[in-house]
Amino acid sequence: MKEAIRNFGRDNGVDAVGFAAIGDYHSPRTPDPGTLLPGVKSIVVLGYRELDGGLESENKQIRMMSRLALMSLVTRNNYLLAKFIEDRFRVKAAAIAPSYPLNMTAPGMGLVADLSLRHAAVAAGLGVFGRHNLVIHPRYGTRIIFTACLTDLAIDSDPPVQDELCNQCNLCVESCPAKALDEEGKTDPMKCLRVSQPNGIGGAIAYGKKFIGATPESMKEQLVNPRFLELYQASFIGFEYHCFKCETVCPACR
Ligand code: B12
Repeated sequence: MKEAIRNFGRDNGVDAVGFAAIGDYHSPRTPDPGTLLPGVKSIVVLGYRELDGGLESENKQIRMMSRLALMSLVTRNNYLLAKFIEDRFRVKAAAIAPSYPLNMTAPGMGLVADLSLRHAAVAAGLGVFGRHNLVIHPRYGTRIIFTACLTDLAIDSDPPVQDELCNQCNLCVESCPAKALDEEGKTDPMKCLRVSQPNGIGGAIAYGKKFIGATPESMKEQLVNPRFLELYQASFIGFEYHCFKCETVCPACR
């Protein structure tokens, strides 16, 4: 069964596949997975390495494009994997988003996912947490993105990674342009968001506020301002990440 799913991954551009029995998934801040798929027994976690050329480019469009392309691949694959599991094993399967859609209601307000893919990846033997609060894979290091499928098919967990892959070099902390990693074991989401997603919701709200009480001339000016054009573009291209510093500086497993 694991072999069939691993082969599916290999044929579809997946770089790493891991399995976690639901009892081994421990993520205190995210909901009970049983509320996502009643009777869920396991999580299949897929890992995709990110392109070095994309991550390291000085050109922001190139960095974004690599992630955008990867996100469309992982989204498609996730649906196909869930369908493959349902058709092949006559069980239920549900695809988990790589990032969006997120629950935007309080208290999480888009900062807590339905399933924590980092905790799922650790439970599925795909890596360990590093000082940057990201999961380090033994082969691909930090340059890896995850998705997952939930299923009511019973599968044993893969063995956990035992090695301490983070050498506490602190490069991620020192290089973070947002200073979002200063407190150990916690990423400051607001600090990170301002730099990693400047055209996200926070940016759109701040820009929208400029229209309150503005004169018609000023409104016209705001609508042709490059800042508005950036926000407009971001609203339909999605997954618009500007910063990848904590991923690129990490020397683990490279
Ligand atoms: C919301 C979100 C964010 C928020 C963070 C909110 C938060 N506190 O987690 C913001 C916008 C800041 C963010 C930033 C980034 N993100 Co993000 N994000 C997510 C998302 C959608 C949900 C995460 C979530 O639910 N967190 C809430 C709960 C689960 O977190 P928590 O329990 O509080 O756990 C935190 C700490 O306790 C700590 N932690 C928990 N256990 C342990 C154990 C040890 C030993 C240590 C040291 C730490 C630790 O880690 C967590 C980080 O704060 C996930 C996708 C997903 N579905 O999981 C991607 C995800 C986590 N992001 C990812 C990435 C790559 C990024 C960025 C690099 C941006 C980018 N360019 O892509 C930065 C990295 C910032 C960083 N170094 O932490 C990847 C991580 C891949 C990996 N290799 O680990 C994910 C898994 C997306 C994916 N599909 O792969 N993200």
